[in-house]
Amino acid sequence: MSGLKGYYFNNTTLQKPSAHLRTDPQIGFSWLKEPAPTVNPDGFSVRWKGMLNPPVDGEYTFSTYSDDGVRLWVDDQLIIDNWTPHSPTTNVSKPVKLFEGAKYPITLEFYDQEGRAVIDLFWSYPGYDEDLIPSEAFTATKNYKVTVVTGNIDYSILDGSNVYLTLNGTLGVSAENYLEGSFPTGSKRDFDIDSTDLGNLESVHIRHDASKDTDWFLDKVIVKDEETGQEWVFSCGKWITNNPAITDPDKKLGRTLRPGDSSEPKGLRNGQIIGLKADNGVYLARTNSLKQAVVARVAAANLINDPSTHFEVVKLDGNKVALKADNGLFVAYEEDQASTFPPYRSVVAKASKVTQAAQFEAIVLDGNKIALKAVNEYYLARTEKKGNEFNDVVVARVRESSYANEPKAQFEVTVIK
Ligand SMILES: [Ca+2]
Ligand SMILES: [Ca+2]
Repeated sequence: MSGLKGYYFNNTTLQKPSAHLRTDPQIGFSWLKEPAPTVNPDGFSVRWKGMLNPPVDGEYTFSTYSDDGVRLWVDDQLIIDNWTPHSPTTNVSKPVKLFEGAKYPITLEFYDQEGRAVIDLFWSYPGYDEDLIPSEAFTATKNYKVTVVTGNIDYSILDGSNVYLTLNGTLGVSAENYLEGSFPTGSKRDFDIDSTDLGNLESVHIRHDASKDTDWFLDKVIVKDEETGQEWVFSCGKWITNNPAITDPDKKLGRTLRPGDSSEPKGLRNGQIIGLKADNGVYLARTNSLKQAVVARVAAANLINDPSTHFEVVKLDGNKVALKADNGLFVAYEEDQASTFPPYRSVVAKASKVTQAAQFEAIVLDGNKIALKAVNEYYLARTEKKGNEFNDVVVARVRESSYANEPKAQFEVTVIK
């Protein structure tokens, strides 16, 4: 659509929420009264945003005639800045080199303190005398409100690394947008992204450069078209990291996310506290004296099975869950080579080395019974085949095992709260 998107505010400082939103074909206004029924006659401000499409290569000069304050950015450069109350005044930019066929972001900000409100936006370029910028030189943009949700997962923090997001829709692809700031554990951060109308969003790509922190567990990205109210949810539920200590089978610094249904496994809700009881009647997990969350071996275990450890479903991605024991340690683990546990015994995460990355797919839903399969394809629980001592339900090792993993064990979900 030709023109610039105008966000009108009932204050002089462009503070949201806006009182009016419309596409203005050209910027050439002189208002003695209010610019729109919902906007103040005095003490209002406007931000116009869009893309500029130069008709020829050359040096362009921009000018404004305003009452009161005005600021103009072209190609993200502030080229006119007279943010003061004043009577009608002309401001002229330095020449800006632009190329035909390219699209440049343009933002014009304006406020009227009192009295007459005047704002004109002109340009001139070789072979073209100064005139109002015509509507066909503008492409109106949309404002996409982006919410980035970082998982409430230990060790996930992204601070100091640069994050970038690209939106991909049926009508086009946005620029790659820099998302400034840090992404602490469990945080929700909002960003405004301007782009031409992208149509129905089909995917987003999000990445960071690991220039400082790298361990980022991204829960999801939510994108909302503020004009239409349409919202897309892009579930991630994965690490974005290059840290070899993270037991995520596909460590990546960037991920393409598609609008998923974030449907939850039947009977499990994010944040729900559950107990897991193996179908041989023994509990899956307990806390031992070493302060490790351990998965209990079952019948033949020489460890005391303490059914007092419960698990919180900390994230959901499709039918995947992560389970966090109520002692704060994750069930999922990284095998500690120095462990005193034989590798075929119970496995679990050690506190300091827990990488909390393992997720479990609930592969069997039978009433309230589930089987848990780790994302690396090894089953969390299986039936031990070798030997007499361990021919019971055990928790599979997650990385490698000399035993066949058999996803026979099921677990009853006891909802604690
Ligand atoms: Ca006025
Ligand atoms: Ca005025």
